Amino acid sequence: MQKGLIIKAISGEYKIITDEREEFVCKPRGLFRYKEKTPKVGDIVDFDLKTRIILRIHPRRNELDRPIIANLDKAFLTFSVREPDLNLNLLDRLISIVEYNDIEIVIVFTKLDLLADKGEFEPIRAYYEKIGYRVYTSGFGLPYDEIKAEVNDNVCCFAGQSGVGKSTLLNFFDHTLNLKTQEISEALGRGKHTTRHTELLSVGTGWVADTPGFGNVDFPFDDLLSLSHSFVEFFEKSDDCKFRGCLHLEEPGCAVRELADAGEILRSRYQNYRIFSDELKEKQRKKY
Ligand SMILES: Nc1nc2c(ncn2[C@@H]2O[C@H](COP(=O)(O)OP(=O)(O)OP(=O)(O)O)[C@@H](O)[C@H]2O)c(=O)[nH]1
Ligand SMILES: [Mg+2]
Ligand SMILES: [Zn+2]
Repeated sequence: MQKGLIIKAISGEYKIITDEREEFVCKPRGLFRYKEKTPKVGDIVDFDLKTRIILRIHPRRNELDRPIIANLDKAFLTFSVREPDLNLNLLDRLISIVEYNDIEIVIVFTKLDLLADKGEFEPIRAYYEKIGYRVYTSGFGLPYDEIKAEVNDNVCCFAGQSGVGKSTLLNFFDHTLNLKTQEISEALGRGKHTTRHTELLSVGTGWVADTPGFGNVDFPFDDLLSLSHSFVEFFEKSDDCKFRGCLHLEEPGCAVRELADAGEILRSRYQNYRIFSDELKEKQRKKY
Protein backbone atom coordinates (compact mmCIF):
# COMPACT_ATOMS: atom_id res chain seq x y z
CA MET A 1 0.00 0.00 0.00
CA GLN A 2 1.14 3.53 -0.77
CA LYS A 3 0.20 6.90 0.65
CA GLY A 4 -0.14 9.96 -1.53
CA LEU A 5 -1.73 13.36 -2.15
CA ILE A 6 -4.42 13.80 -4.80
CA ILE A 7 -3.33 16.63 -7.05
CA LYS A 8 -5.83 16.33 -9.86
CA ALA A 9 -9.23 14.85 -10.66
CA ILE A 10 -9.75 13.71 -14.22
CA SER A 11 -13.24 12.38 -15.00
CA GLY A 12 -13.49 9.82 -12.24
CA GLU A 13 -9.77 9.14 -11.95
CA TYR A 14 -7.24 10.79 -9.71
CA LYS A 15 -3.64 11.79 -10.13
CA ILE A 16 -1.74 11.05 -6.94
CA ILE A 17 1.77 12.11 -5.96
CA THR A 18 3.77 10.28 -3.28
CA ASP A 19 6.32 11.73 -0.86
CA GLU A 20 8.98 10.48 -3.29
CA ARG A 21 7.33 12.63 -5.96
CA GLU A 22 6.20 9.66 -8.01
CA GLU A 23 2.88 10.11 -9.81
CA PHE A 24 0.13 7.54 -10.26
CA VAL A 25 -3.35 7.66 -11.78
CA CYS A 26 -5.83 5.71 -9.65
CA LYS A 27 -9.53 4.88 -9.48
CA PRO A 28 -11.59 4.98 -6.28
CA ARG A 29 -13.00 1.78 -4.78
CA GLY A 30 -16.54 0.95 -5.81
CA LEU A 31 -17.54 1.06 -2.18
CA PHE A 32 -16.87 4.81 -2.09
CA ARG A 33 -19.65 5.47 -4.55
CA TYR A 34 -22.02 3.33 -2.52
CA LYS A 35 -21.15 5.37 0.56
CA GLU A 36 -21.32 8.61 -1.44
CA LYS A 37 -17.71 9.36 -0.63
CA THR A 38 -15.84 11.17 -3.36
CA PRO A 39 -12.10 11.72 -3.23
CA LYS A 40 -11.15 15.36 -3.67
CA VAL A 41 -8.07 17.22 -4.73
CA GLY A 42 -6.08 17.77 -1.54
CA ASP A 43 -7.05 14.40 -0.03
CA ILE A 44 -4.38 12.18 1.48
CA VAL A 45 -5.18 8.64 0.38
CA ASP A 46 -3.88 5.08 0.60
CA PHE A 47 -3.82 3.20 -2.68
CA ASP A 48 -2.76 -0.19 -4.01
CA LEU A 49 0.31 0.09 -6.19
CA LYS A 50 -0.65 -2.95 -8.29
CA THR A 51 -4.35 -2.39 -8.90
CA ARG A 52 -4.10 1.42 -8.76
CA ILE A 53 -7.19 1.55 -6.63
CA ILE A 54 -7.70 4.12 -3.87
CA LEU A 55 -8.48 2.16 -0.71
CA ARG A 56 -8.87 4.81 1.94
CA ILE A 57 -9.32 8.54 2.26
CA HIS A 58 -7.60 9.92 5.35
CA PRO A 59 -9.79 12.08 7.61
CA ARG A 60 -10.09 15.62 6.26
CA ARG A 61 -9.08 18.67 8.26
CA ASN A 62 -11.49 20.75 6.21
CA GLU A 63 -13.14 20.85 2.80
CA LEU A 64 -14.59 23.48 0.52
CA ASP A 65 -17.23 23.17 -2.19
CA ARG A 66 -16.18 26.15 -4.23
CA PRO A 67 -13.46 25.31 -5.20
CA ILE A 68 -13.83 21.58 -4.54
CA ILE A 69 -10.77 20.92 -2.42
CA ALA A 70 -9.83 19.28 0.90
CA ASN A 71 -7.20 19.89 3.59
CA LEU A 72 -6.39 23.48 2.75
CA ASP A 73 -3.89 25.38 4.86
CA LYS A 74 -4.48 28.75 3.25
CA ALA A 75 -6.99 30.39 0.98
CA PHE A 76 -5.87 33.35 -1.11
CA LEU A 77 -8.98 35.43 -1.66
CA THR A 78 -8.18 37.16 -4.91
CA PHE A 79 -9.99 40.34 -5.90
CA SER A 80 -9.25 42.85 -8.63
CA VAL A 81 -9.78 46.53 -7.89
CA ARG A 82 -10.89 47.07 -11.53
CA GLU A 83 -11.95 44.87 -14.44
CA PRO A 84 -13.94 43.38 -12.81
CA ASP A 85 -14.67 46.07 -10.20
CA LEU A 86 -13.91 45.31 -6.57
CA ASN A 87 -16.65 42.98 -5.31
CA LEU A 88 -16.70 43.44 -1.54
CA ASN A 89 -19.89 41.45 -1.18
CA LEU A 90 -18.16 38.35 -2.54
CA LEU A 91 -15.03 39.09 -0.49
CA ASP A 92 -16.99 39.27 2.79
CA ARG A 93 -18.90 36.14 1.81
CA LEU A 94 -15.71 34.18 1.11
CA ILE A 95 -14.07 35.42 4.30
CA SER A 96 -17.06 34.19 6.26
CA ILE A 97 -17.06 30.76 4.60
CA VAL A 98 -13.31 30.28 4.94
CA GLU A 99 -13.33 31.45 8.59
CA TYR A 100 -16.10 28.98 9.33
CA ASN A 101 -13.93 26.20 7.88
CA ASP A 102 -10.96 27.23 9.98
CA ILE A 103 -8.67 27.89 7.04
CA GLU A 104 -6.09 30.67 7.13
CA ILE A 105 -7.01 33.67 4.98
CA VAL A 106 -4.73 35.78 2.81
CA ILE A 107 -6.29 38.59 0.80
CA VAL A 108 -4.77 39.61 -2.53
CA PHE A 109 -6.02 42.70 -4.34
CA THR A 110 -4.96 42.61 -8.00
CA LYS A 111 -4.72 45.06 -10.90
CA LEU A 112 -3.59 47.98 -8.75
CA ASP A 113 -1.89 49.31 -11.90
CA LEU A 114 -5.37 50.09 -13.27
CA LEU A 115 -6.16 52.37 -10.34
CA ALA A 116 -5.17 55.96 -11.12
CA ASP A 117 -6.37 57.25 -7.76
CA LYS A 118 -5.94 54.96 -4.75
CA GLY A 119 -7.87 57.34 -2.49
CA GLU A 120 -11.01 55.22 -2.21
CA PHE A 121 -9.21 51.89 -2.16
CA GLU A 122 -6.62 52.51 0.56
CA PRO A 123 -9.04 52.66 3.53
CA ILE A 124 -10.57 49.37 2.37
CA ARG A 125 -7.17 47.68 2.19
CA ALA A 126 -6.21 49.09 5.58
CA TYR A 127 -9.46 47.94 7.18
CA TYR A 128 -9.02 44.29 6.24
CA GLU A 129 -5.48 44.48 7.57
CA LYS A 130 -6.66 46.08 10.79
CA ILE A 131 -9.08 43.27 11.52
CA GLY A 132 -6.24 40.76 11.29
CA TYR A 133 -5.82 39.53 7.73
CA ARG A 134 -2.60 39.59 5.76
CA VAL A 135 -3.35 41.76 2.76
CA TYR A 136 -1.24 42.01 -0.40
CA THR A 137 -1.60 44.14 -3.46
CA SER A 138 -0.42 43.10 -6.89
CA GLY A 139 -0.52 44.42 -10.40
CA PHE A 140 1.59 44.56 -13.53
CA GLY A 141 4.94 46.06 -12.59
CA LEU A 142 4.53 45.45 -8.86
CA PRO A 143 6.62 42.92 -6.89
CA TYR A 144 4.93 39.65 -5.98
CA ASP A 145 7.77 37.83 -4.14
CA GLU A 146 6.11 38.26 -0.75
CA ILE A 147 2.88 36.73 -2.01
CA LYS A 148 4.77 33.82 -3.53
CA ALA A 149 6.60 33.19 -0.23
CA GLU A 150 3.18 32.74 1.45
CA VAL A 151 2.74 29.54 -0.55
CA ASN A 152 5.82 27.76 0.84
CA ASP A 153 5.06 24.68 2.97
CA ASN A 154 1.30 25.12 2.53
CA VAL A 155 -1.52 23.68 0.46
CA CYS A 156 -3.26 26.74 -0.92
CA CYS A 157 -5.99 27.80 -3.28
CA PHE A 158 -6.61 30.99 -5.18
CA ALA A 159 -10.29 31.76 -5.07
CA GLY A 160 -12.18 34.60 -6.68
CA GLN A 161 -14.25 35.73 -9.65
CA SER A 162 -13.34 34.98 -13.22
CA GLY A 163 -10.85 37.45 -14.71
CA VAL A 164 -9.38 38.81 -11.47
CA GLY A 165 -5.96 37.46 -12.45
CA LYS A 166 -5.49 34.25 -10.44
CA SER A 167 -3.75 32.35 -13.26
CA THR A 168 -1.71 35.42 -14.19
CA LEU A 169 -0.38 35.65 -10.65
CA LEU A 170 0.55 31.96 -10.56
CA ASN A 171 2.39 32.33 -13.87
CA PHE A 172 4.39 35.15 -12.28
CA PHE A 173 5.29 32.83 -9.41
CA ASP A 174 6.58 30.19 -11.79
CA HIS A 175 6.54 30.83 -15.53
CA THR A 176 6.97 27.12 -16.28
CA LEU A 177 3.39 26.60 -15.07
CA ASN A 178 2.27 28.20 -18.31
CA LEU A 179 -1.35 28.55 -17.22
CA LYS A 180 -3.85 29.85 -19.73
CA THR A 181 -5.11 33.36 -19.13
CA GLN A 182 -7.76 35.24 -20.99
CA GLU A 183 -8.54 38.73 -22.17
CA ILE A 184 -10.83 40.22 -19.60
CA SER A 185 -13.45 41.24 -22.19
CA GLU A 186 -13.62 37.61 -23.30
CA ALA A 187 -13.72 36.29 -19.75
CA LEU A 188 -16.68 38.49 -18.83
CA GLY A 189 -18.40 38.56 -22.20
CA ARG A 190 -18.78 34.88 -22.79
CA GLY A 191 -19.07 33.97 -19.16
CA LYS A 192 -16.53 31.25 -19.82
CA HIS A 193 -13.75 30.39 -17.43
CA THR A 194 -10.22 30.11 -18.65
CA THR A 195 -9.36 27.72 -15.88
CA ARG A 196 -11.54 24.62 -15.90
CA HIS A 197 -10.21 22.03 -13.50
CA THR A 198 -8.96 22.23 -9.97
CA GLU A 199 -5.41 21.00 -9.85
CA LEU A 200 -2.63 21.33 -7.27
CA LEU A 201 0.51 22.79 -8.77
CA SER A 202 3.94 22.71 -7.23
CA VAL A 203 5.11 26.26 -6.38
CA GLY A 204 8.25 26.71 -4.29
CA THR A 205 7.91 24.25 -1.42
CA GLY A 206 4.12 24.39 -1.42
CA TRP A 207 1.07 23.44 -3.45
CA VAL A 208 -1.33 25.79 -5.13
CA ALA A 209 -4.69 25.21 -6.73
CA ASP A 210 -5.53 27.46 -9.63
CA THR A 211 -9.29 27.28 -9.60
CA PRO A 212 -12.00 28.36 -11.99
CA GLY A 213 -13.51 31.69 -11.08
CA PHE A 214 -16.99 31.91 -9.63
CA GLY A 215 -19.59 34.57 -9.02
CA ASN A 216 -21.41 33.28 -5.98
CA VAL A 217 -21.25 30.66 -3.26
CA ASP A 218 -23.64 29.39 -0.61
CA PHE A 219 -22.90 29.54 3.07
CA PRO A 220 -22.10 26.16 4.61
CA PHE A 221 -24.33 27.03 7.60
CA ASP A 222 -27.83 28.38 7.99
CA ASP A 223 -27.78 29.88 11.47
CA LEU A 224 -27.18 33.54 12.15
CA LEU A 225 -24.82 32.95 15.06
CA SER A 226 -22.33 31.14 12.82
CA LEU A 227 -22.50 34.09 10.46
CA SER A 228 -21.89 36.63 13.21
CA HIS A 229 -18.96 34.63 14.58
CA SER A 230 -17.36 34.42 11.15
CA PHE A 231 -17.15 38.22 11.07
CA VAL A 232 -14.09 38.21 13.30
CA GLU A 233 -14.14 41.84 14.39
CA PHE A 234 -17.85 41.67 15.24
CA PHE A 235 -17.18 38.63 17.37
CA GLU A 236 -14.40 40.46 19.17
CA LYS A 237 -16.64 43.43 19.97
CA SER A 238 -19.70 41.38 20.90
CA ASP A 239 -18.63 41.30 24.57
CA ASP A 240 -19.66 44.96 24.68
CA CYS A 241 -23.16 44.27 23.32
CA LYS A 242 -25.92 44.48 25.91
CA PHE A 243 -27.28 41.02 25.16
CA ARG A 244 -25.37 37.80 25.07
CA GLY A 245 -25.71 36.15 21.66
CA CYS A 246 -26.47 39.54 20.09
CA LEU A 247 -26.79 39.21 16.31
CA HIS A 248 -26.01 42.91 15.79
CA LEU A 249 -29.24 43.54 13.89
CA GLU A 250 -32.08 45.31 15.76
CA GLU A 251 -31.07 44.51 19.34
CA PRO A 252 -30.82 47.53 21.66
CA GLY A 253 -27.40 48.37 23.04
CA CYS A 254 -25.52 46.67 20.22
CA ALA A 255 -21.85 47.70 20.28
CA VAL A 256 -21.22 46.46 16.75
CA ARG A 257 -24.01 48.55 15.25
CA GLU A 258 -22.76 51.59 17.14
CA LEU A 259 -19.27 51.11 15.72
CA ALA A 260 -20.71 50.68 12.24
CA ASP A 261 -22.72 53.91 12.64
CA ALA A 262 -19.58 55.69 13.82
CA GLY A 263 -17.70 54.46 10.74
CA GLU A 264 -15.24 52.38 12.75
CA ILE A 265 -16.48 49.24 11.08
CA LEU A 266 -16.25 49.44 7.31
CA ARG A 267 -19.72 50.43 6.14
CA SER A 268 -19.84 47.93 3.28
CA ARG A 269 -18.89 45.16 5.65
CA TYR A 270 -21.74 45.80 8.05
CA GLN A 271 -24.14 46.20 5.11
CA ASN A 272 -22.99 42.88 3.65
CA TYR A 273 -23.47 41.29 7.04
CA ARG A 274 -27.10 42.44 7.00
CA ILE A 275 -27.58 41.20 3.45
CA PHE A 276 -26.18 37.79 4.41
CA SER A 277 -28.40 37.67 7.51
CA ASP A 278 -31.46 38.22 5.33
CA GLU A 279 -30.25 35.53 2.97
CA LEU A 280 -29.90 33.03 5.82
CA LYS A 281 -33.31 33.93 7.23
CA GLU A 282 -34.78 33.28 3.79
CA LYS A 283 -32.94 29.94 3.67
CA GLN A 284 -34.40 28.97 7.05
CA ARG A 285 -37.88 30.06 6.00
CA LYS A 286 -37.73 27.81 2.92
CA LYS A 287 -36.51 24.90 4.98
CA TYR A 288 -39.45 24.82 7.37
N1 LIG B 1 -3.83 45.47 -15.81
C1 LIG B 1 -3.71 44.25 -15.25
N2 LIG B 1 -4.29 43.19 -15.87
C2 LIG B 1 -4.16 41.98 -15.28
C3 LIG B 1 -3.48 41.80 -14.06
N3 LIG B 1 -3.54 40.49 -13.71
C4 LIG B 1 -4.22 39.88 -14.71
N4 LIG B 1 -4.60 40.76 -15.66
C5 LIG B 1 -5.35 40.46 -16.91
O1 LIG B 1 -6.65 40.01 -16.56
C6 LIG B 1 -7.12 39.02 -17.49
C7 LIG B 1 -7.64 37.81 -16.77
O2 LIG B 1 -6.58 37.17 -16.05
P1 LIG B 1 -6.60 35.61 -15.66
O3 LIG B 1 -5.31 35.37 -14.96
O4 LIG B 1 -6.94 34.79 -16.84
O5 LIG B 1 -7.82 35.58 -14.63
P2 LIG B 1 -8.35 34.34 -13.75
O6 LIG B 1 -8.66 34.88 -12.42
O7 LIG B 1 -7.40 33.22 -13.81
O8 LIG B 1 -9.72 33.98 -14.51
P3 LIG B 1 -10.48 32.55 -14.58
O9 LIG B 1 -9.48 31.50 -14.91
O10 LIG B 1 -11.50 32.75 -15.66
O11 LIG B 1 -11.13 32.35 -13.25
C8 LIG B 1 -5.92 38.74 -18.41
O12 LIG B 1 -6.11 39.46 -19.62
C9 LIG B 1 -4.74 39.29 -17.67
O13 LIG B 1 -3.70 39.73 -18.51
C10 LIG B 1 -2.89 42.97 -13.41
O14 LIG B 1 -2.29 42.90 -12.34
N5 LIG B 1 -3.06 44.14 -14.07
MG1 LIG C 1 -7.59 31.25 -14.43
ZN1 LIG D 1 -24.42 43.35 18.90
